[in-house]
Amino acid sequence: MKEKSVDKATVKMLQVAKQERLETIWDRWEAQQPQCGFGQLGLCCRICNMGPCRIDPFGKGPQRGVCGADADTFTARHLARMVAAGTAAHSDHGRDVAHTLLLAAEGKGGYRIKDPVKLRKVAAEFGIGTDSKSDAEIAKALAHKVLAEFGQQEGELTFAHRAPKARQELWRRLGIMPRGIDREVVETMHRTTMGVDTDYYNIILQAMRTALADGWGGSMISTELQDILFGTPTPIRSRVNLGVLKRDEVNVVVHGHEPLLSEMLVAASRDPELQQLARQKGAKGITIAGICCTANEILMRHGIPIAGNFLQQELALATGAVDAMIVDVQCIMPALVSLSQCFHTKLIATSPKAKFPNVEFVEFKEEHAIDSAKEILRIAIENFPKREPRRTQIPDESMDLIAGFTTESVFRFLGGRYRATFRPLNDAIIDGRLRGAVGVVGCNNPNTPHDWGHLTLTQELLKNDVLVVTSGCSAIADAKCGLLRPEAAYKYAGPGLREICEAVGIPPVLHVGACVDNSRILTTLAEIVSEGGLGEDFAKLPVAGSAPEWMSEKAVAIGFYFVASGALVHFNTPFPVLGSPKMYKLLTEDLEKIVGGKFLFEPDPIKAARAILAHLDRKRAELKLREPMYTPVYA
Ligand code: SF4
Ligand code: MSK
Repeated sequence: MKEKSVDKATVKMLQVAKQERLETIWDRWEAQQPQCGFGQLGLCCRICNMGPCRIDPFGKGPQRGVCGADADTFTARHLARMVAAGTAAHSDHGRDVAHTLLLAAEGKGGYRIKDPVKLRKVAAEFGIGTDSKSDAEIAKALAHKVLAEFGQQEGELTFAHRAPKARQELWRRLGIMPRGIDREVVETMHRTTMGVDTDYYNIILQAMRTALADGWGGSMISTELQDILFGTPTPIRSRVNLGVLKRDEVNVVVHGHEPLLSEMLVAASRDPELQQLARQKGAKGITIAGICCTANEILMRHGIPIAGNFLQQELALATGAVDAMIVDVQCIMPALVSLSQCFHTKLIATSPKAKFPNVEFVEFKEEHAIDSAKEILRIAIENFPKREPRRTQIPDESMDLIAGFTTESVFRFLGGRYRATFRPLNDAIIDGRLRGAVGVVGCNNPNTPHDWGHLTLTQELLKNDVLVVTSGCSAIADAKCGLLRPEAAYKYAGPGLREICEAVGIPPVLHVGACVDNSRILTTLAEIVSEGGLGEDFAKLPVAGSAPEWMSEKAVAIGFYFVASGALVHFNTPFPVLGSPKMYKLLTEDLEKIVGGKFLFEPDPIKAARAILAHLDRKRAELKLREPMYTPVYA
């Protein structure tokens, strides 16, 4: 089982699954081997009904589709559509949050403004006067302005103005400054339909504009408005892994992405009446635990424990200890339906956007949020007595962690309580104690041993004095391994990074939240640039990003907005573009001359880490910074 995962709880549960003959994602992945070579190379097209068409990678068979499209067009169109889908997912999330802000302003649904300071700051960015206005008035005006940016036809997204001036100018020059969020997604879908945009370079420019509408639009809107509604996180302790499930309590696992429901479930779980009902049913209490990004959201704001990351969703059910799994949208495996039927577990769908055949559906309406949350919890509690103790196998593994770092809290930590500034971070990079900073983010994928890519790459960076920030399922992988504890600095960090972690009491890996919170990394980079001393644009900074176990189209959108913002971004397995040498070269070489960022595809996490370190050193040399203070371990 070790080749499937490096996480002990996962290995144990895979053994349980085998004994109980439960099918998991790894079984289905194996059953799919060998996967379609045309698909992997990006050489199939099924955009219109003259197809599906495919191109022979060996040059013997057809080199064009029926319409005449070649490998460059095939791969560019497909990739751009992945970006559009990922952007749509993050941005639709943002739209729901903006709608909820409007409800909060109107006093509906039980939502309140928890961060009025951020409300005023963001409102000012959107040109809303805040003097002598109530929070509700400001929130209403802000919600309307934000919602308008989804359908905006011309102009520029407000948050894009957070980027350094030089970067904004570059985006304008290249014609990739995002105009409206939905507009960019729609235009990408249009341009990639049959008989429209054929020029692979032009398609990729539009893919970048679409991705920028995600990072500096939909995702940033999600993050900022969630902070306003639910509170900007501050560092908080909690625990992670399947061992957080309890034998003697009602276990409710929330899975998906949007915190609108899970926030209310957390509130409802504290309701004395429901607590009493749980006791009546023989449970000692109610445990809420999360999977995937919804887990990160409620962890950051409430310290709610995390049960696991993407590849552990089935294994949580296989414990037999989950009384209800509540799902909303994104990263929810359809396989949960049949697996939940092998146990007493109630799988409950809540979003009209994501229904599952034969699965109980309790519509979550933001207008009646707290009532919906109570109804769902009641179902879970009523289900507790049906749990079969004989089939309940909860692994012992769990680990403590600190999560909840944001652009604002990094600011406070590094600058000291009374001196909120990025100066110490910039100085640490300038004087070489820190070699640079890298965001390691993203999913799991059964094509890579679970968590191995994240942990190997992250540990290699840490020992070379690189500060790592993390989000999504990568953050959960790090947490399970103990990397989100301050004491991890002693074991894993190089001398320069260790010195900083000791001085400020932070872990060497900073958890910044869910996938949409990668936007926090963008705003942090903007703060670093404006603090000064490291150049006037992102592309100058010794920073990079990595998604070492990616699977989702959302990861492609994230990768593209970081590259379009000027960063080197590593993915383990390449995008489906290998069938077009021109596209591969564009993504891995030429883009750097155009936007300052580019992609690096490398399946080996150690080799990837070393390539990233070489990149950081190159950036340091270009800035004429002194050599890193400590001898590189990798040299
Ligand atoms: Fe084939 Fe062209 Fe239609 Fe694609 S768009 S399926 S290549 S005919
Ligand atoms: S949940 S998108 S598997 S990180 Fe955001 Fe994890 Fe990737 Fe889903």
